[in-house]
Amino acid sequence: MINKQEPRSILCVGIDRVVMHVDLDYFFAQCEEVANPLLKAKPVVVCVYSGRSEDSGAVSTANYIARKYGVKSGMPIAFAKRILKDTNAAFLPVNHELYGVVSNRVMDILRSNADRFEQESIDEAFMDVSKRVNGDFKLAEALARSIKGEIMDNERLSCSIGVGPNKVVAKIASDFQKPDGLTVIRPEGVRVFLDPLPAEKLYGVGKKTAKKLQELGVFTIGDLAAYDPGILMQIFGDKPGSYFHRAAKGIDEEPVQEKGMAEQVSRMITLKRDTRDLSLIASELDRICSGIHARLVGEGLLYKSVGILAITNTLEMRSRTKTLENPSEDAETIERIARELLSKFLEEEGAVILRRFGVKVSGLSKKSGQGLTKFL
Ligand code: TTP
Ligand code: MG
Ligand code: MG
Repeated sequence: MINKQEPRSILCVGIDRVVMHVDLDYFFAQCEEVANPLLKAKPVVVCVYSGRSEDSGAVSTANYIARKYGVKSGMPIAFAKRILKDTNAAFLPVNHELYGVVSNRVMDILRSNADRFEQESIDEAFMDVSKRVNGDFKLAEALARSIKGEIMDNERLSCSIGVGPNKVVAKIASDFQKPDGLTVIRPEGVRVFLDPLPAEKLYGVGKKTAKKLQELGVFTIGDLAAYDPGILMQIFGDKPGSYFHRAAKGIDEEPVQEKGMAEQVSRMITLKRDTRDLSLIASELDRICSGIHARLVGEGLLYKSVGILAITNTLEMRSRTKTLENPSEDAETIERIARELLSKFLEEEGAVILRRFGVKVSGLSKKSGQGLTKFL
């Protein structure tokens, strides 16, 4: 009789489960280097400018040359400029359209090399490759090298891959030797690999949890694995407590599975100044709409509704939506309806002043006959 508690992997395939986690290196900055190879020799910092003053905003990411100077994601741009002031560093604004299109092409390569595929974010994905490598970690290592080669040949991008018996281990392994890394952890090597690592390396252990764990004397994943699971459950709740305990021991049965389609795609920006001037807001609208459209094209999606989102100077959220008769795919319709909704909204709400403005499309469906092919 089948024991319901048995791990899913054993039930499904009867061979060792082999999971990969792929994460592109310094992704946004690397896309910029590919687009302009002269950047490769310099520190490159990709910035989210808020537009409020010349250097206000935060660093999105930086190449590894800039990181050597201490530049990090989330750092104020002005701070990064100070650190790099004696260098020939390039500071570039984020170009989401470019990254979205490149990401889609890389994800297609990964999907085509996996039995099961799950995109985690714009630059990372899990792949279950158990069947195609027949549970063999040596074959999985060869497959990982070939995937790295395919991404390099097609896109000129480097990535880091972790291979392990499950998602928790694969994810930590991909981060272990960055950039251009490949770390393979066989089932029998999991504990030796995990035990000495800081507890924060475990997926789901954020700064707050790590601090609480330190108060309990838990610093490494090994400390966590040895800790009384009953107490972990009392402190963090049943589900997180038991997850921490099991994950720290390298046990994880979460399947790799494609996430459901996004329910909506939206983009929002902070206006250069608080305003209710239609022409000022509308001048940002085209850029927002083309960003949304690029994402729809990339994913082969149609939309049925278009809406606007507004955050007022008193931080209230407002929205307006219009639903079309038939699903549409073109950029002009998004722009036209968003413009109409905005102008009507400003007319109706005579006193409203906007601080942030955005556009969303919803009622998404896959274009018929559109497989998981390359789009651009
Ligand atoms: P990451 O994979 O976390 O970082 P990375 O690819 O830049 O660098 P690496 O993987 O080599 O360590 O994030 C992917 C992209 O997401 C990143 O290129 C830019 C964006 N991002 C932000 O905009 N803000 C952030 O705080 C982080 C962490 C990422
Ligand atoms: Mg990355
Ligand atoms: Mg990532």
